Amino acid sequence: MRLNRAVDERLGHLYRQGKVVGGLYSSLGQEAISVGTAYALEKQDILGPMIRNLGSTLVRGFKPRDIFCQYMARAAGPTHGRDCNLHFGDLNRGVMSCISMLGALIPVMSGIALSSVLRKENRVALTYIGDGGTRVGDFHEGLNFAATLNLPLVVIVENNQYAYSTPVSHQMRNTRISDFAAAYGIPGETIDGNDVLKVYSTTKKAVERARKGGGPSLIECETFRMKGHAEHDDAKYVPSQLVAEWRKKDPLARFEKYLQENGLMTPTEQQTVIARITRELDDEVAFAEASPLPDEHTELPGVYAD
Ligand SMILES: Cc1ncc(C[n+]2csc(CCOP(=O)(O)OP(=O)(O)O)c2C)c(N)n1
Repeated sequence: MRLNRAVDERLGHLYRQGKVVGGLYSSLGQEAISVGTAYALEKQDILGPMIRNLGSTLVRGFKPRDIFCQYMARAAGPTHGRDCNLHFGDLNRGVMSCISMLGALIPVMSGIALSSVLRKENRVALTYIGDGGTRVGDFHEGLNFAATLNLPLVVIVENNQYAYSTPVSHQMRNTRISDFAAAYGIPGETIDGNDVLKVYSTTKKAVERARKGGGPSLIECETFRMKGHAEHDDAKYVPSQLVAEWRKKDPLARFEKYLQENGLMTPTEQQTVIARITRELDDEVAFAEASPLPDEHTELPGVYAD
């Protein structure tokens, strides 16, 4: 979670220096969801991150330099400069690429779950969607498909209270998103998405149920988008009192406090972790900045099938 936040902060600096090509979508305040859910998976499982799931990609083995190269459109990045934010994957690491069209990953991940059943691969598929994303047809079609075929799929709703400038109360009448699970006959639960241990244990249960043939689950994680929709958006439309309330529930500060109060991390150990991450990120940013942009003749390979 600390690494997730530190990479996010560095990206913010790079954006302000004009070095990030394209938009920058922060996961500030939502780190517990990405990290807690990704750790609940086994190696063979497939994860389908969305743009705020930087932490999940780090848990699955992507390096900070991959992220920096990607955002700065370097040839060494996962998409070799073809895309400039989190739209990348690597099936060797069990990561399906994020799809920009909201909701579209749900049927795709259902398809992955179906292929796992047909091939007896014992894989669970897990993906994410925002509160706004749950209002598109693909979310419902994908969930219905997975529920009807009893597929090993876990869908994590990151309810961060806003879809761009639209609060949840202006997106739906029943604002308890986990209730929609009942319509498809699958378990649904709403949990504190800023409590990493709760996120981990709830996801673990759903993953184990899916693996044993118990079918899909919907987990709604309540959280808050602590920045604008993207770096260009100052989120003037969000009441500052709401931001202040959620700042007190910061998932990283809460987990570090928990570790310290339970004798699992001393203040010195905490500082050691922070110093190690700072050093590591200095090197990773330097690597990305020194990396070349893609050669102009390499733009087509890998875009279309041969
Ligand atoms: C089908 C579709 N409609 C609209 C968009 C444009 N769009 C991108 S992100 C976004 C808001 C998403 O809100 P939410 O799902 O709540 O996720 P959050 O950004 O809050 O994490 C919109 C409208 C899109 N990518 N896909």
